[in-house]
Amino acid sequence: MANLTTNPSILSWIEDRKALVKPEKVVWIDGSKEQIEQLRAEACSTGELIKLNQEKLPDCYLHRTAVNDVARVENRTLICTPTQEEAGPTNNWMAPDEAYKMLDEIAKDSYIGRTMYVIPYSMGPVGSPLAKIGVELTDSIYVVLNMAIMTRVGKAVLDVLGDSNDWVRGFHAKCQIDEEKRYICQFPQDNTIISVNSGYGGNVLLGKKCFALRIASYLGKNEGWMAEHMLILGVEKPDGETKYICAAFPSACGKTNLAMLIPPEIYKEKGYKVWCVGDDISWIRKGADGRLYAINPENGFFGVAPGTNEKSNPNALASTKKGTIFTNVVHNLDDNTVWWEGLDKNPPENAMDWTGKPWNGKTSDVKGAHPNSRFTAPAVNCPCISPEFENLNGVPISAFVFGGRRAKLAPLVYQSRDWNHGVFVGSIMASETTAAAAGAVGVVRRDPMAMLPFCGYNMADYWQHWIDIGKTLDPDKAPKIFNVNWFRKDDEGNFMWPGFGDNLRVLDWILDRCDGKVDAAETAIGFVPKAEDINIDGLEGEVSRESLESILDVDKDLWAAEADGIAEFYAKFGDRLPETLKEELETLKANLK
Ligand code: GTP
Ligand code: SPV
Ligand code: MN
Repeated sequence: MANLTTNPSILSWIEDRKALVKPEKVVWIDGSKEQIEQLRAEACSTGELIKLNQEKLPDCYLHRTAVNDVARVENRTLICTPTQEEAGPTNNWMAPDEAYKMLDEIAKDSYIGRTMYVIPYSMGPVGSPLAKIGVELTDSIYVVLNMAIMTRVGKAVLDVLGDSNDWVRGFHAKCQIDEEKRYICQFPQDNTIISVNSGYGGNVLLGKKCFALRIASYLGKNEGWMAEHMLILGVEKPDGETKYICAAFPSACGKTNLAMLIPPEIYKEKGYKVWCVGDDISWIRKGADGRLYAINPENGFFGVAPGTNEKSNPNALASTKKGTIFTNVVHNLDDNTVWWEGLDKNPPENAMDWTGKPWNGKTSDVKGAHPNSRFTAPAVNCPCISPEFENLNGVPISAFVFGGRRAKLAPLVYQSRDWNHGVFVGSIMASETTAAAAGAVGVVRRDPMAMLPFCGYNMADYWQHWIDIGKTLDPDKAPKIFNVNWFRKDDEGNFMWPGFGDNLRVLDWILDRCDGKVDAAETAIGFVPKAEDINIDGLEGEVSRESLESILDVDKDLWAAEADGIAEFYAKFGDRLPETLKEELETLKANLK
């Protein structure tokens, strides 16, 4: 097949990789419908994909990963910088020379008898001043088809790049899907990513976490912008004005759900609408008017399937009805469709579980779908996709919201006193772990800005970068910074806040605070709503004024213990910890006395 570009840096890199892995042939992904269709057919012929019921789910397919390869592997994800100090205490590190040597040995000859697919892709709308270009080489059709949903792929991207060397190299090889030889390596100084021995989403769709967060966070630090694990949504008020919010929650903690929320009835009646710009990643830069603008660098949703249903997230469900790839869900053999826990109360009896074994949802006591099973759905399918989704300059941000899963401690919502205190609030985030990464689930760990597994350099320098960005902003134009917690539990272990669509009630307070329209109570940790200012009309029987007061409560003893935990975490960063954050921690301690 003819090359799709004459770009010398791309061609020489492909030659270099070919010499190492020795593919039988090279196929360039041009972005055409015909090529995608042909690759789908090929993947079906080998069993890599299963074609689903085309009447109920047009252009939808099912894929199963290896059973040992179902989530991101954080302990095998490496930041390869010349010194360990640059990667910092929260990243796994390996020296670049050593990593390249190790990876070359693993990948050597691994494409023999296989095809090398060359995927040129743009993160962000093609030609946007905020967009960046990558090329991923892979031996997996599944990766090609997912990248074609998640990013903008094809010749148009190469035309924008021309002969420039400003692009991110991504090399992926499935090898033997050997857990012991699985590595996801980022080389920030070289704009390079190498991923071996995996076929699972976040490990292999290199545009996503590897590029759009790990490499991009490093580029952002050097170039004066930010790459964040944040959704972007627009709240349209009854007067027709839309305000935008970026929110960072750790993996499987509610970004997709919040980004697509459907307003509660009383808000709908008033004329509120919510628009989704993105559900996972934001690239943020100061605009000519001095405000911060965000784009979603992705073009689709790689969403958590379990729990997605007509009530919790109808917009996400609607997004999966065409052109979607389902990974590790239940295969309903009666009508050749898919199912997962929490979709409805009617699990199929004649089905295959996520591993491909016969499964009866009525009698089985094991889950049919993997807890981290996912759908890859085109953004255009989403009924509430924002009219600004393709806006090359992004949308102006009014508020940043941090949040996580905390059964106790963090109140439903609070506002930081100012930008630097907001950076502190982000830096002290902690959340219970989920199935999105391999390892234990439900353990509280510190996850600053939801970036713990995604920051491509020393986290202390990343915090300093946040502080530095704040210094460039006029305080009137800087987004206000908040923290939320949808996951407070009572002593019986029940969630105390209904969540999902009702989270708009909290966003409404947040936007009113941004507009200076509502008062708040100042506490040791920041500004907390007065209970009467959170609208709970229509929640009778679910949330009482009393229970609302208890989820807004700031327990000084619990927070004092938390402050000790923060100090311990901060100590890992030694002298690199920004002075400002040390001072904020001292202020917190003093406020708690
Ligand atoms: P990644 O794609 O992994 O980055 O995750 P995400 O942050 O987009 O997570 P997602 O929205 O898919 O949420 C995953 C889980 O959180 C599901 O089990 C949801 O049911 C649950 N969840 C989301 N929002 C809420 C909420 O407001 N309240 C409660 N109790 N659960 C929620
Ligand atoms: C996450 O784990 O935060 C995800 C899914 O969004 S993955 O692409 O696997 O990282
Ligand atoms: Mn994510």
